[in-house]
Amino acid sequence: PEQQYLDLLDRVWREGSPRRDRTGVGTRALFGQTIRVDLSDGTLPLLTTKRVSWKTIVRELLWFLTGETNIRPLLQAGVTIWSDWPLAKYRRETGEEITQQDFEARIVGDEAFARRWGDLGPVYGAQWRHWPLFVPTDAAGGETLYRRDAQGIDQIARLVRDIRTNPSSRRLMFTGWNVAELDSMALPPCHTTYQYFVADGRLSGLLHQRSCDVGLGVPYNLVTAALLIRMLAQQCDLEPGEFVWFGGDVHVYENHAGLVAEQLSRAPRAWPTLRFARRPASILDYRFEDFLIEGYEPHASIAAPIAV
Ligand code: THF
Repeated sequence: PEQQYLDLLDRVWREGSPRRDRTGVGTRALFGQTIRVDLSDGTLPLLTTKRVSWKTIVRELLWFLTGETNIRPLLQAGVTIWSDWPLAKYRRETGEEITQQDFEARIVGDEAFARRWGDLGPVYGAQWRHWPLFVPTDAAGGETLYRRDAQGIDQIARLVRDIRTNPSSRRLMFTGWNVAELDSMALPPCHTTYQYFVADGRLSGLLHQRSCDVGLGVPYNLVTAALLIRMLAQQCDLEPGEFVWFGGDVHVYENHAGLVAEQLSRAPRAWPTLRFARRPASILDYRFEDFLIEGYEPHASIAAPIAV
């Protein structure tokens, strides 16, 4: 199964069109690529041709699900993958040449500093759990006034409800792509839209990822989407089905040449499996300890620079 990923990496590297991107690093890109993974036997699409930090991925997903958009709780859990954007903004706006480590230490140690500099804007968690909702107020004078509802729309709660009560629905979706708020986000959502499908007692899921960093991001995003299918299936008393990954702009950064060569030289091994330690009361009650990854024997990790 991992061969699909390796073929994609190889294909994009060899056949991708050279493109100048937002970050200035340069990429090679193909448009519209697919990976399909059968999850029914407990398989988790966690790459073995390099070590991928599944603990980071689980913690990030749990952070998304809390609705949080500040990196402080992530850093408290030891996860640093979202630090680059607030750090770049801080350096840009203050001119201070702070190191990443010092910046992260200040976010963790100083709550007011974290509030001022640690927020990514209304990214994933905010849209998933608190999509903005405006409700009319009883204003005098005939003109309708609206106030912003404090909770907003909980897309995750609705999704679980709908999978349970209307499994044949063709509307089992949630998205982070809130057009009105894209400009306030540190980064518009890369793993953009999730859709689900129930048949024969199995829950399948599709992820439309608009922008796909094949070297660094996609190994994470595959796991996140598969974890979500497994959690939703468990909560809705369904068996896991298939995971379909659909990538829009699928690219490899020009400075990932070393990663591509090294990873393609390695022989893939069997993917590990995921088991849950218990059945949490709701989709919001999963804890890190609930995720038991078994049989993960990867090759060594491969360092590669992240484009900010
Ligand atoms: N921006 C870019 N250029 N690529 C991305 O994959 C990406 N993301 C998120 C937001 N913007 C992105 C952030 N996700 C790593 C992995 C995922 C990230 C950010 C960084 C990373 O550097 N991983 C290293 C190990 C780092 C660690 O363990 O701390 C690795 O080798 O995998 C796509 O969602």
